[in-house]
Amino acid sequence: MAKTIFISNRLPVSIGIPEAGDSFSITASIGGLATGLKTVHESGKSLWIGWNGIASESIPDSLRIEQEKELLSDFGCIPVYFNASTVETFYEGYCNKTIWPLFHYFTEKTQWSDNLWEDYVTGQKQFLDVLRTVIGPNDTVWIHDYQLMLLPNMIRQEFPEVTIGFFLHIPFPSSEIFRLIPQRKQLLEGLLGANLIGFHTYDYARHFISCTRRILGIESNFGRIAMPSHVAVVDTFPMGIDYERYSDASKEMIANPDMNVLIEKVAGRKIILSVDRLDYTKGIPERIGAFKAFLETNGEYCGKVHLVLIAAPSRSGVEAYQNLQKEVEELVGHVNGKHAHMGWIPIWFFCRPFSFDELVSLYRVSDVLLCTPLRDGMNLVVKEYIAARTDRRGAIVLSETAGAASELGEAFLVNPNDNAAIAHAILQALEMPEAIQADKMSAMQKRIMRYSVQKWSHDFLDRLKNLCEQTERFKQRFMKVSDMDKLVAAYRSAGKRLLVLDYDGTLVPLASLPSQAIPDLQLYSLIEKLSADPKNSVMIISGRKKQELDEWFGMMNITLSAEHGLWLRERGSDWVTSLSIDDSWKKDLLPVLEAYVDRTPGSFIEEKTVGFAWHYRNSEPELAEVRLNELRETLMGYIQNHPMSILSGSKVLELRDANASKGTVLKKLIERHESDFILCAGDDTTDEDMFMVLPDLSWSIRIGETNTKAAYNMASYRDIRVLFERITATE
Ligand code: GDG
Repeated sequence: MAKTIFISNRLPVSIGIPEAGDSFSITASIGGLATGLKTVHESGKSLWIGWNGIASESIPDSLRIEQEKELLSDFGCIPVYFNASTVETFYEGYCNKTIWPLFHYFTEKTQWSDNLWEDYVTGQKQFLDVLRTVIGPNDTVWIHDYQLMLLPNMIRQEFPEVTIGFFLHIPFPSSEIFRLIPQRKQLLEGLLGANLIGFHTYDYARHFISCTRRILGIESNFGRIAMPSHVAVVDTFPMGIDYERYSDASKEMIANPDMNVLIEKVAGRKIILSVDRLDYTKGIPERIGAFKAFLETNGEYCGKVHLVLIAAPSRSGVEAYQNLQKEVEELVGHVNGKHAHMGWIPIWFFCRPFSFDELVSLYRVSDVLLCTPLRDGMNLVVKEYIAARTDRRGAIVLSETAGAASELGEAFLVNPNDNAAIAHAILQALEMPEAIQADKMSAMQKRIMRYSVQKWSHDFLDRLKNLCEQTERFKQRFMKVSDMDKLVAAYRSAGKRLLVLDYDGTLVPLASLPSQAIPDLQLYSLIEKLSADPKNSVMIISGRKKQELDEWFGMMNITLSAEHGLWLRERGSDWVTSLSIDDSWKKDLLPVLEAYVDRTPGSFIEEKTVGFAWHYRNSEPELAEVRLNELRETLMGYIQNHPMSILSGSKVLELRDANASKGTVLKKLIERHESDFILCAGDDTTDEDMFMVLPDLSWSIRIGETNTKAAYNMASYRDIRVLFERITATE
């Protein structure tokens, strides 16, 4: 039976081994991801693969098997074993020394070396090794986060039929930052192995698409990226929280005694709360600086407000984190030393994790949440604060560089580097009237409640399922082996055959410059064999110029048509056209096009006898899109009064004779040939003109996963060649 397999760096459990090492305990984590996937994971049809959180040397062999059994039976988990050295080289290596800082725009903290990279690859292979032992062909795999960015493609290579989803929990940076990483291609290719790649925000998705386009030269169409073996879809899923858990706990107000002490001590003073893992991306030193600026510009608040600063230690093995703790301690000491007076200390600093109950109580009693990360994929703390405010009180100062900012327009959004702006926002937040607090809070609550972490995970998995169903439906349109058998049989029994073929994208791959897409030996040999059969008439109908077709195919026994049906050269004859040519418009349009070439680096004009092609495949894609729209608009005026038409091809805009069409020339040839077998293949919109004039019972094929009037689709020019191999082999 098909199952779902979740893979994350850490399993959603904590394992405790007492010092004696003769027993162990396993407890389920209640983190965001674990909760989000709980309803799916508990249905019993899923497995979860990940590191169990302790170095493998710490688990005595005698306990290992027992622990594995319990992990599987009680938690649906399968462990990946890392020894202490792998923890250091994998998790604390490329993951947290390269990807984490770079993806959060900390270029100065980013390290790279071949060794770090090799360990990153090796670490992921360990996940693959474990996966291999349990995976089935119809399974769905959902991989999480930056530690496992190569895994989607590793799985795709070995198990092509498996459905793969990937979600990135941290930001995906702009291409200007991402391109700095030496292994940028491998990382992108790794992710593109997935069927669905999810991000928290539209900006991250946009950055990813821009990187695939600029770095790999792969285009996307409305977030769909066509890979040779599958389509990878990029989409946005803003992760939520377990809303009820926070709102229910807040309603019950399970304030523990420590909290009561805290509340008493505050005694009427306002509380500004700050909660984070101790991480340099969270902007804790900068936040302390902004709070100091607030005190210095709003002296009346001295003695009347506390900043409760909670920084739960994390990644304490990495040097940057150790330095950060020292820096924060010094800054807190500095502000308190300078501003405290008898009976009042401005910053209460806690460098330890708080319990869930303590945290909810603090959320509940704080007047302002000060959440100013320098960069944050999403930030769940702010959503938890909103859920805990069942009294609809409180205000939020939120960094605009946290993913959550895109959903929480009601918060005071600030630039985390701008102390004056943060200080001002703190003041506004503290002084916001209760009625406005209630309005803003309930608007945010409605949104956060609706898109909970449970909804998030179901949404992702549903989308993954729908995509795969869609692909299955599309596959039905792809020519199957049985269809090809029928085609070959029809071909064999025919007495007179017409084979009509587009050139670029159909017989050869698209190249960045048209002059590079020259025919190769295999293609020559196939066309030679096809045209040698006296029953066959082979015809190439292209948008290319006569001269190019002559140069490449002039010596062969085939018919050629150039410039989208304008020119025809039948076997053994000269080029002719049946249209009365009026190219007077060309001289007017050339300067217009040249102006676009000048303003669109990388683009160029190809001149034809009657027309031009403006190629922009090598231009910066966003700029080219803007220019394309401008150019179209400019040309619209010309079309009204001149015998020309505009045609969109693959990264090319063509201006051609209004009456030229591949369909018109093909229609004439079909009438003349009276064939009992017609095969027509093409790859772009100009070829649809041909498909439309084909008589019933013709065989028509469009290259690419796209809607078409053709009867079948094929994935690439290679499949057409396979078909020709079969046809010629049967002769
Ligand atoms: C990554 C991305 C993205 C913190 N201190 C205590 C404590 N916490 C809990 C919070 C919250 C969680 O830790 C932190 O989540 P964040 O989202 O804020 O940040 P990261 O850990 O960096 O998570 C982030 C997230 O993945 C999800 O995709 O939002 O951008 O960096 O739940 O409550 N919990 C307790 N005591 C603490 O002292 N109990």
